[in-house]
Amino acid sequence: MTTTDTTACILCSRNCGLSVEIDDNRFKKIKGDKAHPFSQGYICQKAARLEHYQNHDDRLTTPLQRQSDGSFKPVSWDEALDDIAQRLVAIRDQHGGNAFAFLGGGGQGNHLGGAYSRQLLAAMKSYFSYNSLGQEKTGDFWVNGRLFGEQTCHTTEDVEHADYVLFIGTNPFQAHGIPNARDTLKHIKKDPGRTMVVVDPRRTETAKMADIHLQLRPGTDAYLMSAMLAIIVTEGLHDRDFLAKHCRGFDQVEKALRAIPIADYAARADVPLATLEEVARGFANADSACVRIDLGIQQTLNTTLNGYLEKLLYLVTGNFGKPGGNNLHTMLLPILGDTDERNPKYRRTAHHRMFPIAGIYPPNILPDEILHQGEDRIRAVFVDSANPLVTWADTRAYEKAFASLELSVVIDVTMTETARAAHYVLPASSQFEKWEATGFNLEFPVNGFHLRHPLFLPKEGTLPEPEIYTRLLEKMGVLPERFPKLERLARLEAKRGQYLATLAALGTLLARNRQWIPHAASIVYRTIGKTLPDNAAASAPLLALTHVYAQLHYKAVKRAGHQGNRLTLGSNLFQAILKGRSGITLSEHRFTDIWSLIAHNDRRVHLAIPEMLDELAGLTASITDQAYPFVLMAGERRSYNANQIYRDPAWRKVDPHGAMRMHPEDAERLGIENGDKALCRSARDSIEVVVEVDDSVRTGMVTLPHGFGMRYKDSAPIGPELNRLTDSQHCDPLSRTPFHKHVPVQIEKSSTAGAV
Ligand SMILES: Nc1nc2c(c(=O)[nH]1)N[C@H]1C(S)=C(S)[C@@H](COP(=O)(O)OP(=O)(O)OC[C@H]3O[C@@H](n4cnc5c(=O)[nH]c(N)nc54)[C@H](O)[C@@H]3O)O[C@H]1N2
Ligand SMILES: Nc1nc2c(c(=O)[nH]1)N[C@H]1C(S)=C(S)[C@@H](COP(=O)(O)OP(=O)(O)OC[C@H]3O[C@@H](n4cnc5c(=O)[nH]c(N)nc54)[C@H](O)[C@@H]3O)O[C@H]1N2
Ligand code: SF4
Ligand SMILES: [Mo]
Repeated sequence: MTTTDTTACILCSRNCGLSVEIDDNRFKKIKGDKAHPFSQGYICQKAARLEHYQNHDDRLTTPLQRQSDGSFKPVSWDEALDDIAQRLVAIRDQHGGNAFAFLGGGGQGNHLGGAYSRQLLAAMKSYFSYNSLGQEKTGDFWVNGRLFGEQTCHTTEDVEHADYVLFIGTNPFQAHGIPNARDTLKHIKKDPGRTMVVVDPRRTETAKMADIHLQLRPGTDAYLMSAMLAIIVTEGLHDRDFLAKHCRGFDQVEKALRAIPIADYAARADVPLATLEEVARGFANADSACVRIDLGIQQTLNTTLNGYLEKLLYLVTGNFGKPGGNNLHTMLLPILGDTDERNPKYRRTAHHRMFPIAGIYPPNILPDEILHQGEDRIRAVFVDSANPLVTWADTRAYEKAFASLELSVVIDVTMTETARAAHYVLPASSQFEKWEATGFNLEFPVNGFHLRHPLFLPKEGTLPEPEIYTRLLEKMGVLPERFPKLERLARLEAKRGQYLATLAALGTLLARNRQWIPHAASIVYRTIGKTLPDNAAASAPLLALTHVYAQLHYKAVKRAGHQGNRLTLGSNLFQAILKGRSGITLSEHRFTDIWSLIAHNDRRVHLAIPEMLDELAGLTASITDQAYPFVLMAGERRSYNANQIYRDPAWRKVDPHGAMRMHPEDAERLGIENGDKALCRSARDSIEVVVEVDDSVRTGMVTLPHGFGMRYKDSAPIGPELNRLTDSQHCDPLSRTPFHKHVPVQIEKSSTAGAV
């Protein structure tokens, strides 16, 4: 019998609402959900294939334990968790908190488990949380910390309402990242009153829709953006009123910008000066303008500086805190922390002495932190919702590091490359078999939240993460299994849907037992959780978060239509989330609220960041190495890649090999024809690729797609294993995020040639 239901897509940070038909415990049809408050029915081609995530031959269905001969033996959950708990406790007690690291913690759609996994770090007395955000966005978060006062002050862009949109290093037509990307792009293109500018070395699908495409030389964004800013200030196009009223430190910034040799920098970026001037003037003079950026500037040279310059573009022109500009926003799930490195309480790593940014340590340093010979090296890791042996820089370094660990545990739905290298593999229920949610609710002024309910019965043998971590903590002796008083209170209060007495009792319990404070998630899961309808126990921690959110944003939550007083609004918001199967609106802010979201005491933006102004003053020409004449953009978003979430290659309709795009002139010079195999060699390693001759790239640059290199049913790796080419050291000196868009390589026609 076919039934219909709602959920959300788990393939990118937009998490579009889905309306699905289900038959025989399988997806039969997948469409956009018109009732979703944000996506309103929009989806892209990737979502329709989600059955390839839910059911395939590599789904895990039992815990696996590595044997001395390297094979895996199926074991029971108790057997696995008893042994893991005992070994974790032994490592902690013998070597202390530096010996453990947590890797991952949520992909593109599964962040509810993060509330539970975080507890394991606390139980291990460790701070070392490594996450994929630490190889893309931490430079940006660091700049936010300085500008706005806390690294949790994250910005968004109102592309839908801007008159002038600047896309720098992002291809929303394929990668999305903005609301209903393709529709939004079409609207801008059609409207003669609005302007779209794309800054990208490739003539991307988005660039083809733009009014102006600045096809800059790869890795020269810092030159291009600083020249643009210099044009703005020398021509007096900056917003003096805004700067006087809302900012500090503009004088220092202005001085630095006035020193920029504009024509020289335009030439370095290889863009026409007249076009750059036209864009600078157009952007500064528009009634509303915003900047949307992504990996094109975050994974290339001058990463952190790029983030600073990009933010200066909208700040200096006063396009902040208004419709069509860039804005701060609220978050319900605290996916980012604030860990200013000037505060010594945030622990540095043993080997690189690296600090966390927004609570996250950078994957580029982890192999060294495991492999160095110090007593304080990392000896045990937990990996959850990530596949670092494919996706983090320097695969060979990762393989070596994993082989030297005393204990490695992977929680995943499928047999990944990282799982193959682990001591224990624990099978999670899929994201459509459990309660889940995304923390990527980054909207302003109207923000929302979508708690997804299970669509399918969990595959036998699997468990959801909240249960896995809670059992593990219990077995480690960190938490008792029962909290009878809280349970009783929760049952009494469940009927009214308000848990005020239970939450108050929890507060008292935690005040008396401070060692349990980091484990509040599992405590509410085992108590309040048991009383929630439809086995929604996993969502219990949201109750505390909705209370905090409703306190902080009381008026905005009420404006979104939620009822209640200072005491009850949080619980009512929680109930609305539980019931809102297509997602709900959380809050409706006013643009004037932006100033209260700034964390600096003076509620102003502090524009002058000495480290960044120093880097700007010392900008030098980009790297050139005769031995590696091509710049490889290692990790392009295309129509049929989606991180590592789909593993069955049958999901792809095109691009089965993940081909390398190369300009016709380069191909001709190398004697390579469309479909030929070629060898792509970096200083680190080489891989064989299939070439697609394509004039959308500049000469001297080549691109390979992200989201390949995984095995399926014990096959060889399918498509390019990109991170065999990347090197841990090739990264931003401040944030340690990799230069994946700028990998120097040499290319030659493969001797095993022959068209594919
Ligand atoms: N289809 C698909 N969509 C995805 C994903 C996926 O795997 N597949 N992954 C999701 C994730 S995790 C992320 S982080 C986002 C990333 O989304 P994006 O960052 O938008 O995608 P990319 O294609 O990685 O890179 C963006 C652009 O940067 C350009 N670029 C390369 N070098 C430079 C440079 O030096 N300067 C400038 N200005 N541009 C440069 C590239 O040509 C490319 O068009 O996509 C998300 N969406
Ligand atoms: N060279 C190069 N490397 C890159 C990039 C690039 O452009 N170039 N892009 C980088 C970027 S921006 C990102 S974000 C990363 C992405 O790479 P990763 O962070 O490794 O994450 P995902 O590809 O999202 O894979 C997440 C894992 O979660 C698993 N999973 C799915 N559902 C569940 C669940 O419910 N529970 C659990 N426990 N696991 C689940 C999937 O099977 C998969 O193994 O890759 C990065 N690596
Ligand atoms: S835009 Fe992202 S979330 Fe929406 S359907 Fe496509 S992949 Fe899924
Ligand atoms: Mo990403």
